[in-house]
Amino acid sequence: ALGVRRSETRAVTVQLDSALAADASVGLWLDPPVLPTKWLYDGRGSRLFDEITRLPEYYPTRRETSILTDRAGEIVAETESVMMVEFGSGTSTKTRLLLDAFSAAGRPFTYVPVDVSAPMLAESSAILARDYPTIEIRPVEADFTQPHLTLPHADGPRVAVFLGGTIGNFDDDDRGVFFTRVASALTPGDYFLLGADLIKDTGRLVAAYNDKAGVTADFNRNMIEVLRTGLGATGLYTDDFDHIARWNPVRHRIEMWLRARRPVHATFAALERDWDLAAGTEILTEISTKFELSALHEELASAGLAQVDTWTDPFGDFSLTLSRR
Ligand code: AVJ
Repeated sequence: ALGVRRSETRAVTVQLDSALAADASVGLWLDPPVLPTKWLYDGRGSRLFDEITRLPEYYPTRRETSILTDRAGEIVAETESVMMVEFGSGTSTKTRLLLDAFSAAGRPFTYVPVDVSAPMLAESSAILARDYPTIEIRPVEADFTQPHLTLPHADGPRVAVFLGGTIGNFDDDDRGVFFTRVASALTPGDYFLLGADLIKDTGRLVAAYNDKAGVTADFNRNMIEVLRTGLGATGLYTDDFDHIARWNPVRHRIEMWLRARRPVHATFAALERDWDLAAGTEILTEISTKFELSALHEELASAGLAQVDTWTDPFGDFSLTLSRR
């Protein structure tokens, strides 16, 4: 029995490391090299992103919060929802603005945070259960980008919410697939509330991802640290990479890259493989697509999500779109 238990433990450990190893062995040898954005958000990366949301240049969080402050009541009145499902759960100010408004409506209400991270779900659910005693908290541990997403049943309309402009991280194809999956997880009469950042002056866009304090640069370079520790790399140093944030006008998206300042000769123990980069080589680490509202509404509609209402902040920087299945 001991032997079995030991091998089970070992299998779990290997699985955790192997997810990064699998992504790295596919992506790092492409031209240009890429690594899935989720690897930016380890413990340190998540703390750095939190710091980003408070930077003077990073407007999206403040703008979305201001829309929700103004419009939460309208969203509640319009949807008359009895359940809110949030993709990428949070205890954030933004989640709370919606929960405050729904609980003020006086109807029985259930909040369903959906996240891949069980510890994160447990912690955020406990905090919200304490702060919202009248709301039922029903966490769902799931990767909402995977097919066959099943949501809890409700005796009334449900509203699924996806905030923060995280939809910008999806490329065009993945975004279409995601909208279709959201639509098929919902039933007619349910709603989808989407936060999306809008196309604007290039200077402001680039500054939001290239702040003066260098927090976004540290956030981006943390990917090197994740590779180094996760794959047992030698010869790999964060200081050997520059942070690049660039506007791609064709695909209307900010792209974050890491550019090798000098030739890199690294070895990944976990891959039993060397990684050689010429000076100047760039690795794509994150995209942040910005939207034109009419195009976004068309995409939603063709997935079966008809636009009901759209709000922007007073500066026209950020948007919230409510659509109906
Ligand atoms: C979390 C995806 C919404 O794209 O604005 C911010 C991530 N990266 N600064 C964004 C991010 C660098 C952020 N999202």
